[in-house]
Order: sequence, then C-alpha cells, then structure tokens
Amino acid sequence: MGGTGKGASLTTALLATALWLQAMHALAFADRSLAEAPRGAVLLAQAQESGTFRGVGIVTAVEPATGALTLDHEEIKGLMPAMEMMYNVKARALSADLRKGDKVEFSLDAKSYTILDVKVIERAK
Ligand SMILES: [Cu+2]
Repeated sequence: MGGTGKGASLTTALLATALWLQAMHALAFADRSLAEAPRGAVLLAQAQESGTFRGVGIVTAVEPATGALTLDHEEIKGLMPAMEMMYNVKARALSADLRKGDKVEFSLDAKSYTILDVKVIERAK
C-alpha cells in the first residue's frame, strides 16, 4: 500500500505542478489583456462618436493602392488624443498629391475613420 501511496502522491505533485503552470500561463494572458484594456476602451469610446471632426497632422505614409493616409496627428478635441494612425480617404485623389512629411489639415468622418477633405498647410522639406 505504501508504494501505491507514494505513486499517488507523486502523480498528485505532478498534476499540481501542471495546474500551477497552467494557472501561471492563464495569469500571463490575463495580465496582457488587462494591459490592453485601456486601449480597447479608448477605441470603444471613439467608435461611439459620430459626426465630422477637424484635425492637423503630419503625413507619415500614403498607401499607394487605396490612398489611405497614415497621419501623426495632434489631439482631435472630442474624439481622440494625439497619435499616429491610418485613415481611409473618401476618394483616392484626396491623397494623390501628398507625400511623407507634409503637414495637413483634414476633416474626418468619426464613425468610419474616413478623411473627407485634406489641405496641405506646409510642404515636406
Ligand atoms: Cu487618431
């Protein structure tokens, strides 16, 4: 009986270790999702906004196929803080003339993240 008991306790110990590792793993993932939560909350808040907003930013990339603009933009009051992000453009022609480093003023449909109009304030040097 002693042998069986020892075997059983070894199994229990291994099982406990496995569960502990699983728990640590789960915790690591929980930590990660917690860290991402604030960003998700911001995105959620943004998604609830609608209407047209104006912003100012620097062009950091122009997507050749679609004309989508990546802008390093200043705070857009009532919509989002300063950040770098990509926006769709209402028409490819809107960004055809733009290049990296141009400072632009733009109007934005907050619901679809689509730039409706864009004007160059200062050309890239
Ligand atoms: Cu943004």
